[in-house]
Amino acid sequence: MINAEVARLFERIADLLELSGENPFRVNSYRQGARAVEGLSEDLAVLVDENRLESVKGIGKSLAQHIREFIAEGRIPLLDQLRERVPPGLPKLLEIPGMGPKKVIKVHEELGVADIEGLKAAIADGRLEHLAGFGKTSVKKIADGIAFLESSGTRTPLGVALPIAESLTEQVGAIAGVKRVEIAGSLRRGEETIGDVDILCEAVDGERVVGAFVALPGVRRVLASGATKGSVTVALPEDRELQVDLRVVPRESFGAALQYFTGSKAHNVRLRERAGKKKWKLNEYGLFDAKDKALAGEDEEGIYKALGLPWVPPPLRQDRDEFEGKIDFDDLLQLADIRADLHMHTIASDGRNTIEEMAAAAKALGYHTIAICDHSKSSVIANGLTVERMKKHLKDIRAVAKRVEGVRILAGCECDILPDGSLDYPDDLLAECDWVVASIHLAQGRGGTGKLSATERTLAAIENRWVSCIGHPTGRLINRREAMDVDMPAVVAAAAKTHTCLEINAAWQRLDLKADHVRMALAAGVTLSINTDAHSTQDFLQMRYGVLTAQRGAARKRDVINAMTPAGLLKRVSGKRGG
Ligand code: DGT
Ligand code: CA
Ligand code: CA
Ligand code: ZN
Repeated sequence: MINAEVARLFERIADLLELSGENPFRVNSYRQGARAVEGLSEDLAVLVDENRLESVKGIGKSLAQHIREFIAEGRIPLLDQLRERVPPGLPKLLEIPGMGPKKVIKVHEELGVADIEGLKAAIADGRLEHLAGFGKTSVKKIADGIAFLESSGTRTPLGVALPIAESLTEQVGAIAGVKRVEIAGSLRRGEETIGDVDILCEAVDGERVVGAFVALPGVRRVLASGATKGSVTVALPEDRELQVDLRVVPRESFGAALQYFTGSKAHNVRLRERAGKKKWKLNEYGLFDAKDKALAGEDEEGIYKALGLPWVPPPLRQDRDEFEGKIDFDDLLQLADIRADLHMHTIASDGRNTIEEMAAAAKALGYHTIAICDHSKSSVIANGLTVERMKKHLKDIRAVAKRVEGVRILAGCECDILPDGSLDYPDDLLAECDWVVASIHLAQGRGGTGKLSATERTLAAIENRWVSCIGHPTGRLINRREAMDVDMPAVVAAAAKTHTCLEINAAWQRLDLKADHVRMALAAGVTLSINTDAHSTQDFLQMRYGVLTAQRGAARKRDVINAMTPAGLLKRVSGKRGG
């Protein structure tokens, strides 16, 4: 559906009109249009096809025209014109959390601020704080917002970088003379965002291998090309680039180099200290004793072993607690342990596949259980189901479950937690479900006066007997939207007490809970549920990002409901329901 995109563009037009001092009625018509489009359950493209666009309340002649333009050309000319008229740095100011159009106009007109740099200067020298309508608190919020904006977008999300890196490693592996290839760096550690991709290969003739690497199709720019190292960039969406470093090392150093270039820097510093205490030396060439005799280097295990340590799984190389001997690395959750996915959508709401198709794909992955969790009615933009439709959908799921063998299909829903803390479906409907994921989608920003905080809403949902799991508990979108202001210790404590699962949403845009929260949840005894929130069978493959996140949080197999036996899983679900 293009509806969400069109709604966003209408909002942007309204912003720009407002920034250029347009009359409020015209501005408002675009905002209303955005809401009308967001509230539609039908695809705009279908409405255009069937000539029914203007029958939608809130979409008048000119907005309808824009929608047709967008479908035909992928752009709205008015938006392009506005972008030319408004100083180019101003719209960016609107992206700062805490800056609305009125504030932007004000700093522009009264302080001459035209971009983020100008705004930072006005904060630094105190002019902003003294502007009427700002004050200390709001300036602090704006400063934080700028920091967030500037820190995001420069690093590449895990789920974008990993497939690119895998395709490149495959191509490097096919270069003549290359014996083995591994991904290193933050990507091997499963960090949620990646600065650059580090690839390591074993070969003798480095110059030739690097030469072939920098000439691979897909390379956009060559940054460096030498005898042991090549650096290139590949293209990303939105005109961005991702740097990829290839290092070529000889067999006897491969393990040492892999260890060194996997990092993290902090982990390596600690490891070198251990070597230093024995008067040994550890670097990317190997581990050497006081007489420079090589003790290890060909593989990573040998290095850790020589230093009296078990091999540390890369996601745990954080200089946190991996050297203390408290974590049993053999217990760490593995992707192969995952046998269930308990949050996914079908064509009944905003998914692209049927119940049968999702079940077949899950079976092919060797899963024993899935839960179909389509959206509830208030998620209008995601085609959420009314009570009646959900009742029928649950019946449909059960009918399919009867027919399909080899994988158990739970009939569930993803129920919205409303701004007042109530759930979008009545208890009797929730009780009919086998599994309920409760999530906040609406009003994620701080509620206005009288509205409950995100924490209060989440706690209210946790207290409901029929809520099995809280979906994407903080609502953050990596590089795009900050987490809600959730009191995580309180949520974790309540989840533990009520036997409510907390989700690690495995979609790479979310990874929510994040690794630090995973640790917090586990310390409190919470059971995690790692789910892809799949909107198509393809999305099942995102499970690995959730598992990497769980591993960085030191989650064990027994901490995760998706890794339990079929019986164990059902027992865990019915535990909370008191049945
Ligand atoms: P990134 O790329 O920012 O996401 O993070 P990393 O961890 O991939 O960092 P990167 O690409 O700069 O370097 C890869 C690894 O190489 C890093 O994790 C540890 C190692 N490394 C790089 N430079 C140094 C250094 O100056 N000292 C030490 N001990 N290790 C380094
Ligand atoms: Ca890197
Ligand atoms: Ca690097
Ligand atoms: Zn969902």
